[in-house]
Amino acid sequence: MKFLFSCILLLATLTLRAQDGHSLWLQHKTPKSVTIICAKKSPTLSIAIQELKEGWQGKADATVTLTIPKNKTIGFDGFKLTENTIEANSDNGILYGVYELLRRQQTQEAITGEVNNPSYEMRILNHWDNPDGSVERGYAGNSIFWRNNDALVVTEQDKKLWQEYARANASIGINGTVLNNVNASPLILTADYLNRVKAIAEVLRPYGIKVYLSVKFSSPALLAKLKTSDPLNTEVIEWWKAKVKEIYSIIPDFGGLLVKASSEGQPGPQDFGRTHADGANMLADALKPFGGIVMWRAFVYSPNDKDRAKQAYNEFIPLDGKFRDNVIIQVKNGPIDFQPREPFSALFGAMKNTSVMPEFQITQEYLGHAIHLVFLSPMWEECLQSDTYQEGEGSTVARCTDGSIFKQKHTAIAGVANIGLDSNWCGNDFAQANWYAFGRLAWNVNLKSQQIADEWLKLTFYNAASNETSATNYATEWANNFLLPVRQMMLDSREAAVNYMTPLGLHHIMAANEHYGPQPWWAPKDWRPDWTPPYYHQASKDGIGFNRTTTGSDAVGQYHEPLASQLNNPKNCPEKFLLWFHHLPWNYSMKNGRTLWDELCYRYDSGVQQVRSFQKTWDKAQPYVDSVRFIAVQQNLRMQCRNAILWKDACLLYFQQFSQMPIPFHIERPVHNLDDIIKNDRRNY
Ligand code: BDP
Repeated sequence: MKFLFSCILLLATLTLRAQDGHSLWLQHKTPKSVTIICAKKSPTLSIAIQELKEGWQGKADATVTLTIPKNKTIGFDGFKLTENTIEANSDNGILYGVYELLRRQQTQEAITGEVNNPSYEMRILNHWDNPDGSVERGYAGNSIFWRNNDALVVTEQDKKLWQEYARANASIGINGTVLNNVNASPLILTADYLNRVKAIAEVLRPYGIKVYLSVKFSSPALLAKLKTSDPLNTEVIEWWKAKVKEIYSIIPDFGGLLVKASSEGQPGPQDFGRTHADGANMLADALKPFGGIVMWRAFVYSPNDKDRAKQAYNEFIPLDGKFRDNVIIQVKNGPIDFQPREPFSALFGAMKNTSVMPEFQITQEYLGHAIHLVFLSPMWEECLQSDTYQEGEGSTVARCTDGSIFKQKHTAIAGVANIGLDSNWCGNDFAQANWYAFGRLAWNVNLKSQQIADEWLKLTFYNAASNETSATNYATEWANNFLLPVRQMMLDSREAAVNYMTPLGLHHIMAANEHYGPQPWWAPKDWRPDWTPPYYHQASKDGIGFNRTTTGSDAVGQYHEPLASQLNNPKNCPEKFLLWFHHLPWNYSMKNGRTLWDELCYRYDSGVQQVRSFQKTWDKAQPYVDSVRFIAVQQNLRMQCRNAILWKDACLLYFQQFSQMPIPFHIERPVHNLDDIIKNDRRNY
């Protein structure tokens, strides 16, 4: 038996396929024959039929019927599946049903007859892509939409790539994409760029994907040389109306606008003494006749505020109910900025008369870029399932935003994309899982990370070492030796990153600008304090952590009871958020009896140990993976391990200057000197 298995493995390794990761979770499998019956014709339905024919893994010679019966239980974009029928109320619904059917066939999940409706109406990627082709916080090469020269020329290669992109998105239910950076260039609204947007929209349209654009609030002044961009000025209002009309004349199904205003130096209504509502509503009025929406970001903070974590809430709560019904306030998952762990933003559930949408970050700005293996689904699940208590127990962030609790006109969710021109799209093969997970959670907010990881691994890696091995035992061996351990590694990876970067509620202690390595000491005198780590960790001889309790900044007061009181008391506050809300002495006693200092040391150390164990897991998985992806992931894990050690040494040696306590003796000793790390900082990771 063992011998037979070794032979299979050997054979498998000898027949390695060249794999550059470009096919994502859509690996080609030889299809069985199938007949499709579909009375209606459309470009979307043609894609649906083609996908079924090229991917059918069900019974050979089956017949599948696609119908659009106007079934009232099936919602917008939803569908109903049986082994041989797909019902939906729209062509897009059929397409989503096809992808679900094929996924279930490949992952061998039962095909049940219930209706499957998406949680959110709009499931949107945000690309932080600039017109020159660079990508802000992008770690997978340049933009797939823009490039420095010849912005106007749309090549066949461009279209092929956009089509592959559209297909990947449609396969996981994503139905919208913002094509440019929130730090928007006004150029995007000029005719040349809009023509390229039109070309992109044409490729994406049959896949059910709408395009949206980020706009700079001062565009009227910058592009048309108006004297002002004041949202209440008649000329400004007319300019935006005309611009929106122009956009719809070339892209009739254009989705709408995303705006970062009065934030991090971006212009906004506040420059003219107006509110966020004045600005958002002016754009909303221009878009309304065409059915477009405004996604207005709540990512705002000023250097003068005593606690950055409170500011978005303070600015937006007084405006609740003052926004048009085609405005959605886009709120980052946490109150600061996509840190490895944050509590949910207090705006969720608190804005009761305004549409609110969560914004997640798929690109790993603060989580090791495209180098560290960090599966983000558990982080998003943690946020979506957090209870806000706003309308009683069970008022989770998911239910406060998906229309279950508040009757918001539109529901939406956004993810900042991790996609670039790299052949594997995301820079790291495992980062593809985060794109996949975002789409799956946007479709079904109650999916569990374990299921998402399971699906993704099966779709992406099954039979990856040998072209479609059908050996009897392969499936079982693969599940035991690859799927289960690698899935566990993925599920543990986010907690590992939190441990070696920012355990126990620490946050924002990363290197300035790059946001990659540790730099808890960084605080130049001429820099905004709220951009420096000491503002957040507050380490001193008397302890560590940000006092956001009623005796401090009172950020806890923005949460609903009983949560506010729970967070306010260090004994009841979940330890994962302890130093987010509390400033505590180094010898503070943790629930397990250790001192806070010792616990901090153990957490950093366990992060390192976890990454070492990921390396072992992956090395053992080698027989099941093609060599290209195997080596790429192996090398990244080595780097991740070196980085984790550096994070641990840097943070512990730096904080030790304040705690003056020894690193517990059964923890591995630091291998770096603090001075050396500081000297080399930002360049030596
Ligand atoms: C921060 C990024 C910055 C973005 C900003 C935003 O560092 O590049 O422009 O968020 O979301 O995380 O607007």
